[in-house]
Formats: sequence, structure tokens, C-alpha cells
Amino acid sequence: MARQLPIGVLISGSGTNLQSIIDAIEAKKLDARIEIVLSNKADAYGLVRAQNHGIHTEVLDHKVFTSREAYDQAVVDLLLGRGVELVVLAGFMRLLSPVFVQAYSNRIMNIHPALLPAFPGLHVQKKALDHGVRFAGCTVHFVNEECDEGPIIIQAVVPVFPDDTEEALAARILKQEHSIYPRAIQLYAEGRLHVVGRKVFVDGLNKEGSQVLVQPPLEE
Ligand code: NHR
Ligand code: GAR
Repeated sequence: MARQLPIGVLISGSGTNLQSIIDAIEAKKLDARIEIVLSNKADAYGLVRAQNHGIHTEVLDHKVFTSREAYDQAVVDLLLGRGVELVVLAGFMRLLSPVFVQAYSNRIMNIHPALLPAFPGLHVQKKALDHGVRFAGCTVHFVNEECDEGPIIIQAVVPVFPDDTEEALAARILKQEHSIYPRAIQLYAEGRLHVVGRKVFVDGLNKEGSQVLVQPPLEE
């Protein structure tokens, strides 16, 4: 029985990425244990998803704290108190201050629905579509003090069609998010990720599996 990496998942909304992590754990595809799901919003449906699986939940409303740092310290204290070793941001909508980042240096992951460094920030699926790109996707990265700037762990690419709606593209990306996030956490759990400057090296990476993608296809 592999050691179960103790993780804490931070959410603000529906929690479909949280659900994909729960499902991967229950399918024995992810050697982790969710010690806590924490939301800054009491109405986040992700809390219901966690409770449906007997996972401990907490709500910490950032508005009742005097500063971002005070909020972050309270969250860090909760996470450390439950033995969390890796923090997973899953649709968490509060910027982490250096207080948080330094307490969990290179031990915080985030998923972003774009191919960073392209399209940081919010509403990025629409930004990509409006720009007329041929590929979009999602990125799992370690979190550092610069927003959306942390070392990249894994990315997935999806085609973009000019007549896509924002919703269709977001759904196509979200499907891939649900695959790459559990994979990134499993690589961490196996101790195969090593951050060197901006780069994340993966032990035992199979380069043979990589392929060139062209959109529109070279041949009809
Ligand atoms: N914190 C750090 N230090 N670095 C990152 O890369 C982070 C982060 C915290 C959250 C998720 C990110 C996203 O995927 C994330 C990445 C919200 C904001 C934000 O500015 C920024 C980045 C992300 C999510 N939020 C406002 C704030 O003042 C509040 C917005 C709201 O409440 O709706 O924190 O997009
Ligand atoms: C996901 O698409 C995630 O990439 C995105 O919000 C969604 C969260 O969905 N995160 C951001 O856009 C952060 N800026 P979920 O709550 O269903 O996991």
C-alpha cells in the first residue's frame, strides 16, 4: 500500500476539479488523502461534494479578517494543524499572499484554464477564443508569489474552432483539467517532481509518447 499524500483542497465554487481528485483517489489512481476541503464561500457546491464523501470541510470567509495576511495565516494554521503536505487550489479565487506561499513553498498547486504564460488572469477561455488561437488548454503549476507565474508541471492542449462558443471551449478545457490535475498530484506523491528555477523536471518522463499537434490538420 503506497503512502497516502495528505492534501488540502481550497475551493470557491462548484468543485468539479475537487470531484475529479476525489474520484481518482477512490479509483486508487491517486495515492493521496484529502485531509480538508476549505472554501472562502459558504455556498460553494464543492463543500457538498466533499461532505458526500465524508471529507472534513471548513468555511473561512475572507471578509471577516482584517487583512489578506491575517486570513492566509488562519488558513495555513488550519492546513498545518491537519498535517497537510500539499495544498491544491481548485477554483480558489483568492490571491495568496507571501505569508501563505512561504509557509508552503513549492507545495501549492493551481490549475489555470489556459496555456500559461498565455492568457493569465480571469475569463481566459473567452480571451483565447476572441484572439483567434488554434489551440487552448490548461496548466497545472506550482504557486509562487507572482500570480499565474509559478513553475509549470503539466499542460493539456485542445483545438479551438472559430465558431466555438465560450461555453463549448470552456467545457472542452475543463474535461482535460479533470485528467491532468490528479496526474500532477500523483507525480508529486511519487516524489517525481523537482523544481529547478522556472523548470519542473519529472523523473522517468517518457518522451516517446509526445507528439506534434497541428490545427487545422495537415491533411483533410
Ligand atoms: N496566489 C498566488 N500567489 N499565485 C497564484 O498563481 C494564484 C494565487 C491564488 C489563486 C488562482 C488564480 C486563477 O487561476 C490562483 C493563483 C483569483 C485571483 C484574484 O485576484 C487571482 C488569481 C486566481 C484567482 N482574486 C481576487 C483577490 O483579490 C478576488 C476575486 C474574487 O473574489 O472574485 O484575491 O485565476
Ligand atoms: C476551472 O475551470 C478552473 O480552471 C477555473 O475555474 C474552474 C473551477 O471549476 N479556475 C479559474 O478560472 C481560476 N481563475 P471547479 O470549481 O468546477 O473546479
